[in-house]
Amino acid sequence: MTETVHTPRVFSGIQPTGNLTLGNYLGAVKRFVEMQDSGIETIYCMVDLHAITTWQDPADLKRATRELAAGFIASGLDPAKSILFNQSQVHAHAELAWVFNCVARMGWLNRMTQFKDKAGKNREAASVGLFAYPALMAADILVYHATHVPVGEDQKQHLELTRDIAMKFNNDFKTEFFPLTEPVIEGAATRVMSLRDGTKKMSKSDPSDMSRINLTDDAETIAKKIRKAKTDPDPLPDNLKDLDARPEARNLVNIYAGLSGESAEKVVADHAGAQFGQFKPELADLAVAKLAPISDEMSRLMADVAEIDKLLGLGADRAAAIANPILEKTYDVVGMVRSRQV
Ligand code: AQP
Repeated sequence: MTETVHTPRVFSGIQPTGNLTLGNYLGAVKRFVEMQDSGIETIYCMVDLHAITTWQDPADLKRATRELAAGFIASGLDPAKSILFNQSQVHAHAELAWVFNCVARMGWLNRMTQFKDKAGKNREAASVGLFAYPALMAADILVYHATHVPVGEDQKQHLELTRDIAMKFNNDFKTEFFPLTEPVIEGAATRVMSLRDGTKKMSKSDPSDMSRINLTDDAETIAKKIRKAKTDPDPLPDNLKDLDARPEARNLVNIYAGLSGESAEKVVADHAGAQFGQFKPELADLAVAKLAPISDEMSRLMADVAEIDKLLGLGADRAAAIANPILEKTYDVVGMVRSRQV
């Protein structure tokens, strides 16, 4: 049998659960823009259905969704080139997720480290949605037959599960309908760590605002957070290997590399022997130079919420035009009677 070839198509999403962080920007959004500009078909989503797997205040969720859309556009995503929309406006995501809930096995989901991290000690109190999160993520991707997904390192396990679900569906129904999607985890900063603890990832839901840089932070706040970032008393070495046991120092080097577009090797070579008293102000200047224009553009866009909502609606129509026929075909493969004209 000849293997089905799926046309290259990129999908990725971010949860509207708070301010975009430097981690989201370097690990995901910056890559989204590069892929868009390389000319591949790109679809990017504000995954509001994922957001409610943990409690979200309704007014905050609406604000965060629009702010994320503004952050995408301010970072260089162009609604004329990429399809930009919020997940709940395209019902095929939730419907395919149900089918995938019936394909995925409890044992597979039980192994997901993100669920263990987010549910914490009290797993009984976590929502069923938080447990089933990776099946919805697989639906987000596969409802577009996406072949490539740019993500940070932390999402690798979920991408493997997406492949497992596609493979089991294809095997169960003797088809090659769903592609085996490839994760795209690239760049110097695929895992940006907390500024307060170099062993924890920078996260928008970390209770400490000092642990992260938000895309909406002003220049003074960015400089203060970098100045106060945890480090050690030693100067920077001349090679990366010597940073293996110094997670906070390594993190600042990675951030510098991610922002400047240089390799982490070059950053340490250029700053060999520098004390953090010297390196941190340079990093702060670089961060402000890269992030201030994004933050200014976000504020400008947020002044016209109606325009953002209009763009999301148009994006959702374009997304649905791709997703609905794939969902219909899935239902047909599974054995659902489809007798309405769609
Ligand atoms: N620290 C990070 N370094 C590199 N990439 C990161 N990403 C997140 N944090 C880092 C990438 O950003 C994308 C969107 O993630 P998400 O919002 O859908 O969920 P998340 O991974 O759970 O991100 P957060 O910031 O930690 O959100 P909360 O606090 O709400 O859970 C993904 O591609 C992710 O890899």
